[in-house]
Amino acid sequence: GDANLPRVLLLPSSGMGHLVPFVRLACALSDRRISVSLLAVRPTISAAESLLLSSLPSSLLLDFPIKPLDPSLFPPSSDPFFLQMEALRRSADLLPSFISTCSPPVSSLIIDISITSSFLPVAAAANIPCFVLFTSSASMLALCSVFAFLSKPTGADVNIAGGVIKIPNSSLPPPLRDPNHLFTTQFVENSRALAQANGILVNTFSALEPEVLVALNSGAVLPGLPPVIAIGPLPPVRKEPSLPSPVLRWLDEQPEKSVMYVSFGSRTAMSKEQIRALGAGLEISRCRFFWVVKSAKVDREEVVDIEELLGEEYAKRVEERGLVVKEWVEQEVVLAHRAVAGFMSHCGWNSVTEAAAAGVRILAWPRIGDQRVNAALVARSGLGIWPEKWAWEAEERVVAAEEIAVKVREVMGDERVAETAAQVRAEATAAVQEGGSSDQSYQNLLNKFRS
Ligand code: BUP
Repeated sequence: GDANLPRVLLLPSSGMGHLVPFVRLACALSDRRISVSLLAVRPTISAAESLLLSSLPSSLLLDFPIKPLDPSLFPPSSDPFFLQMEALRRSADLLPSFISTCSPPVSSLIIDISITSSFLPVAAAANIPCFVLFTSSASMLALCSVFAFLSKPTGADVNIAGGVIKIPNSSLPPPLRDPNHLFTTQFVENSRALAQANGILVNTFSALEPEVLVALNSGAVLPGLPPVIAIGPLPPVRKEPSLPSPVLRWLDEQPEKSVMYVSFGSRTAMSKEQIRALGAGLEISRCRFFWVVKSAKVDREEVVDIEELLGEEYAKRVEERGLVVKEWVEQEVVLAHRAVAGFMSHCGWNSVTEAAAAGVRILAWPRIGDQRVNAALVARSGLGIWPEKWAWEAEERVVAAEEIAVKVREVMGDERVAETAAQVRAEATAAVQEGGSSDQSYQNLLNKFRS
């Protein structure tokens, strides 16, 4: 590379929800003449992460070594993505020697929010400017930035910036209700550490979360917060082949804007009972649908047999209007397909931004973590609807087929939501065009890298 270019290292945490925005950001910066390296922790937990890494030019990747974690310190049922993240957090002291071997020398770091409290102090001690990529919404960032300073962080509704954002207790990521949960401890530590960052990057855009972004940058959320830089929606990284051919063929045969795409992200496993009720709901809705079924958290462990689960006759009965698969599909290509109008989504933040960029309306069904906060924003922006009574993953209630069918029909028939979704798409496009709000944020960021 050109020795005069700023050299930026990017360090993501585990899981596709983290890796995807980092890969996109790495590509976006490299298009803007920044010399970037994406630090990879291998082996990855999921096959999807490993595939994504292997699709990238090897010149973009550097392997970051981590120290093995003593598994006996954690309950045997611990989420493997979480354990990998924890191992990375405990390896921050390897950073200075790693950086000292880099040539040309490193000018800035961009690190994942979930490893912030362990890596930021190390970067500061090494005198390297460090930015945080917040891998969820600006609304969630607002929660994260105030969380360590709340007088009553658990058990109460959270009101931020005098009511600009209101997060009911029932929408908080469930582990945060337990002050002793490891997730809560880390969330609080990351929250406290944020003030030391040189800037906080968020994959959002000003038209999607206008008041929240203003509140974050005016000090109304928390005085002294570093600049919050909205650079979204991050552009897709195109890969070949884009979709398995039977899927593409099926989508190509469907009428314009007629299909509901159904997927709950890479980390959510639905119970078999709920999968059956969802299958029945989609069937009786009589809407067209394309459904990616997932019953295991880690894709390498996916053993679901669709026929066994939904009955041998299911595929045949819905043949005219529904397609069910269990393999990974390039979601962005699905969302951009002319036949797709709706998205039943868990509201993982990447999924929401992809739907916004494609102008696809969302039927929100948050399952874990930050997803209710994101779903509330989807409803507020008009990009979709959120039936708030639908259950979290941890609740044992099964949402009935009839309830699901009613909402599917509602969102697919709603002209107003369709218009708003189209408008959100136009705003997303404008944000990243030359002179748009996110494009300006990039200029701002590039200047910081160069200074
Ligand atoms: Br599943 C699936 N194809 O089949 P989120 C996901 N994706 O391209 P998550 C596919 O993975 P967290 C599939 O487009 C998105 O970019 C999808 O990220 C892609 O949810 C990414 O939406 C998934 O943020 O992670 O994976 O549940 O909750 O940690 O954000």
